[in-house]
Amino acid sequence: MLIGPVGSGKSTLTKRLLEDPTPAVKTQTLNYMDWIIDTPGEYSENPMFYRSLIATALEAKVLLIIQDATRIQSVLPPNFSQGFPLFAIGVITKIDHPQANINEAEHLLKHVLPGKPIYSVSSVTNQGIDLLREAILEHL
Ligand SMILES: Nc1nc2c(ncn2[C@@H]2O[C@H](COP(=O)(O)OP(=O)(O)OP(=O)(O)O)[C@@H](O)[C@H]2O)c(=O)[nH]1
Ligand SMILES: [Mg+2]
Repeated sequence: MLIGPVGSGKSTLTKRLLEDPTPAVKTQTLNYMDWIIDTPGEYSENPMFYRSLIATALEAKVLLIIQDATRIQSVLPPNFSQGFPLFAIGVITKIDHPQANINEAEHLLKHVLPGKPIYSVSSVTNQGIDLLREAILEHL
């Protein structure tokens, strides 16, 4: 299950992980695709939806928390991953972007999921996608 803010690249990453070449569209609702649950960014941005995310997480085995490398803030509170009874993995997206700041993104993510693995990916160049897929499948 992927969570993270609006526009952070969750749906595009979902397509890459599933090797689906079609373009991602704006996510309006919980989206079950093969072995992935994609969520609308609004669910991560508004604490009103946290209970819904946690309930949906019971259907999943791995939680991917997405941080856009071009954003200098995290929308999720510190230790957010601890509220989920799942194996958590941090994912930094858009590392191909000229404005990407991977170190800052990693710093932000470490507060959200302390002590958990962090992967860096680009859905444009596919850098890091295979490694991330392997890490997820290990826990399914
Ligand atoms: N440069 C670059 N752009 C990306 C990458 N991944 C996604 N994008 C762009 O970021 C924008 C948002 O991507 P989405 O995958 O729709 O984001 P999302 O997290 O699913 O957004 P919501 O559905 O609104 O929550 C799109 O314009 C994508 O083309 C990436 O790896 N690199
Ligand atoms: Mg989406």
